[in-house]
Amino acid sequence: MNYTAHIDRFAADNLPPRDQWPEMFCELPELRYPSRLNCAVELLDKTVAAGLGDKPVILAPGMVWTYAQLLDRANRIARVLTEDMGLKPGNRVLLRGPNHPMMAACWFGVVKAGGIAVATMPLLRAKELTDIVTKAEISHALCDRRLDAELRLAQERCPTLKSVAWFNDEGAQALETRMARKVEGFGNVDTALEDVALIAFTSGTTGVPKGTMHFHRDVMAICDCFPRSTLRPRPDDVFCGTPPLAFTFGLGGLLLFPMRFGAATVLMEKLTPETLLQTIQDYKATVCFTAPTFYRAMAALAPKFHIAGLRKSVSAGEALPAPIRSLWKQTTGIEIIDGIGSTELLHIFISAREEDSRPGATGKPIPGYKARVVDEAGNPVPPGNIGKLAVKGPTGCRYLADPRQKNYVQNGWNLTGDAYLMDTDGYFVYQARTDDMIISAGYNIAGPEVESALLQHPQVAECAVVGATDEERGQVVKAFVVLREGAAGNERMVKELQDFVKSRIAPYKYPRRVEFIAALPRTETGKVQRFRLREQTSIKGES
Ligand code: 3UK
Repeated sequence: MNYTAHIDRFAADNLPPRDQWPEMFCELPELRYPSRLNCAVELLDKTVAAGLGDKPVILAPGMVWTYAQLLDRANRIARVLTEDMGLKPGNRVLLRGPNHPMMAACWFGVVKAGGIAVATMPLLRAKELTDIVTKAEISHALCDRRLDAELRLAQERCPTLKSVAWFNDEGAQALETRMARKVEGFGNVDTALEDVALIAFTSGTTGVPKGTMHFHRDVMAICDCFPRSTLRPRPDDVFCGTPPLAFTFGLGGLLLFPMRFGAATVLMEKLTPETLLQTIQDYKATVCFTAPTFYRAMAALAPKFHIAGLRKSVSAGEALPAPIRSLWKQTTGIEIIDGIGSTELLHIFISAREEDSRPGATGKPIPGYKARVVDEAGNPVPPGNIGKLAVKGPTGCRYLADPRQKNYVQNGWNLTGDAYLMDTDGYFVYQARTDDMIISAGYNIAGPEVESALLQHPQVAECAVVGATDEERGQVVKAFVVLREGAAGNERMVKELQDFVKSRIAPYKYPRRVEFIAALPRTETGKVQRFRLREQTSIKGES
């Protein structure tokens, strides 16, 4: 058996069988890591050892932590976990809290101690927390006191969860109080390259959540792929943005990437387009990570703020419509870096540098990854044809004990569930989630293309397009539209929007049905829940 630092073998024992793994390769020289690797030590201890101890790393309202201070806090948390709470290498530790410096310190404390970090979204309720704790046999939790209620409920139903400590708390039992009693320093656990460092649960829309397992090597690989080749941050950068640290988009973009480059990050608990702009202004942020709809909303408000220091904008989570890209560029002069990533692949795998970006396309596989578009049988389709996106690279999908492994990984390729086409120049163009392709009277229609057209209408704030069942055509294109304030959602507007779409894309794609709604249903990671809109459509029996 290979070397492992894990005494608790649960994670390794619950990896899928090797023949169901995607092919994983680290061909780039910067991805050749030593066989013993602790990603927390690489990102934190080594940065301090390299002389950056006094440099600020985490900024938050009323707080500035240097790298040395973050290291000290992480070490003390590691001591509380191992000396007081009985943590053994390989145990799973649930983390629950909003984006906050303590959430970051806890993540590093767990990983330094050889634990497996299972960060969870703040909005999860007892039922979802129970599912996660049960599935990952979680033994310990570090939780923000302000979010205690749902975890306490879950704990009653979770016999494996034996030890919980609360942070952002006071009193003898508070994590901060226990940390203060510890001596400095910590003997880091010497984990193996292929020991599991984190389990990220997918923001899946239905069914039992899937736990994706990632090794210490995978954490380093995402830091050395997208940021190094595409984002190209500098040590004087200040990162900011919206994704939760419990979402791997946020974990990478707002914590791991800045630290890999000796930069700083602003952690804010709750952001609106307005307060994100205020944050960029107040903290002189230079790099922003958020979702397309935030860029759209921020573009309208940006002239009221001083954000000239911003130099990079990353968009992921959902397709970036070309009109939003050009709006952001007109407003700020910044070309958005769009990137598709997934929880299964940990972070972004197709993207483009600013100067290589193409409106409407996501980009090309980033160095280290390969991608292609395949048919039902898994064979590549010629350029210009729509098929399923297949990806492989240094990271990949390994679900925790889940039969759905066989859906995501086939013939060594990760199938992300997205319909894509590759153009003749090798650019990958997003169409829709495979399940969201609309088939109307025999035509394939990608909802996002219709959305892009609608978004160009001055009165449209947001929209989502789904297939509605129709006796005659099988499905028809239906648009849910959120209008800008003051615009009237009446019959005239329906007709106007329909004509508007017909004048911009092939007329057969126009939305035969239009419904005005106050807001789009979204997940906590910012994705439109199209399945809810489809449900709504069928429940109402159609109008
Ligand atoms: C969709 C995109 C078009 C796509 C994520 C960056 O979103 C992330 O992870 P999830 O597991 O969802 C994955 C799915 O989301 N998607 C994401 N980005 C794009 N579609 N263009 C994009 N730029 O359907 C994908 O399969 O929640 C994103 C980094 C880490 C992540 N976990």
